[in-house]
Amino acid sequence: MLKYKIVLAGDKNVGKSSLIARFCDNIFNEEMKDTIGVAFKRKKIALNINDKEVPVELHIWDFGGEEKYRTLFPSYAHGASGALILFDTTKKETLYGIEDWVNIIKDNSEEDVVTLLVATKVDLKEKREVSKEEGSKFSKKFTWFGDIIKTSSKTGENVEDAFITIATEMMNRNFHLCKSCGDIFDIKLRYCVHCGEKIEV
Ligand SMILES: Nc1nc2c(ncn2[C@@H]2O[C@H](COP(=O)(O)OP(=O)(O)O)[C@@H](O)[C@H]2O)c(=O)[nH]1
Ligand SMILES: [Mg+2]
Repeated sequence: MLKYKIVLAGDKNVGKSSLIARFCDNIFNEEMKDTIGVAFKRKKIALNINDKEVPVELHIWDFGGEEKYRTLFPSYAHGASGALILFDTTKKETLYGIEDWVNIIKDNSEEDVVTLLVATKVDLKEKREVSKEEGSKFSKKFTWFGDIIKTSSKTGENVEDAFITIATEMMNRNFHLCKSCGDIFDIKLRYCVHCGEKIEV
């Protein structure tokens, strides 16, 4: 089975552990415990790639997000094919925190890492501090895959969508559909492991 590493990044309390808990276990906790250092979860999903069901195991890494753990980050991000970078729509300074996380990810993960920007806690409409315009203006300073995904781990809104979107793009960047036999293979190999067909690169 194909295995991929996804890291979550963003300031403390933006909702990283909650997003993972909703996606992996379909639960939400108003009093989520602080993450100490680094946590890790596995989740098997099926992706639809070119009309083919492809089973994938996601290795999802969750970071404490506190300043004192930042020295752990290079090893945390090492080998990641995808990064979900989160900001909290109810706390404007978390938007400015993104810059650091983007740089840390860029310096430490795979060259073609897929980065997706995730806005969290959209159910807390009355507490909202970041407008749609502000979020999208700030996000343009960096390169992302697709648009900002607006999520709520409380209601579940778009949580699965964030993980499926990033995982599908990670697959698309790493795998090639063989024109001869219709199976998929790792693009780095330059030939189909199932039937031997070569690809032009
Ligand atoms: N209302 C609401 N609260 C959330 C949401 N996501 C996280 N929280 C709360 O925000 C706090 C911090 O969440 P947590 O997942 O621990 O953040 P982390 O430090 O980034 O892992 C917790 O009290 C969560 O219950 C959300 O989508 N809606
Ligand atoms: Mg946490």
